Amino acid sequence: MHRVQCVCVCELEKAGLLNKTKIAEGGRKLRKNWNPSWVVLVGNSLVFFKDPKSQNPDSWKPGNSRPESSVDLRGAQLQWADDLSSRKNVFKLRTITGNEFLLQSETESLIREWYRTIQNVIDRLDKE
Ligand code: I3P
Repeated sequence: MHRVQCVCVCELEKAGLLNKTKIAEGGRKLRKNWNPSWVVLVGNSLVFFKDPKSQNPDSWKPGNSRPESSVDLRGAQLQWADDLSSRKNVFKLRTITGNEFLLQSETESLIREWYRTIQNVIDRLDKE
């Protein structure tokens, strides 16, 4: 008897609460405005949802609420950016269109995991 093995090719996905501020739009510097943001990594995009405190838990889910904004990770760049903030555990995400975001967490392991996961997606897209 033959066994059939199923291989599931899943999209890399991750979601969680991070502090976020946009610091540049199309290369033009913006004033910082830190806010908690529900961040979802799905496919080639990083999607941001508004402060979950003002919403009920169900409205966090991508299907149920409209994202505040989303970022195409193709050609994006990540770098640690503790020099760009008085906060610790901060990295900068720069999109190919010159939008720049800082993402931060009080938990070092958590921000490291986000950095690694996003970098993996960027690397994968670079090879395509
Ligand atoms: C900014 C605010 C930010 C701070 C930023 C300040 O002041 O305090 O939190 O960034 O520092 O300019 P304001 O509210 O008056 O805009 P960090 O929290 O990341 O340090 P910066 O100018 O050094 O970026």
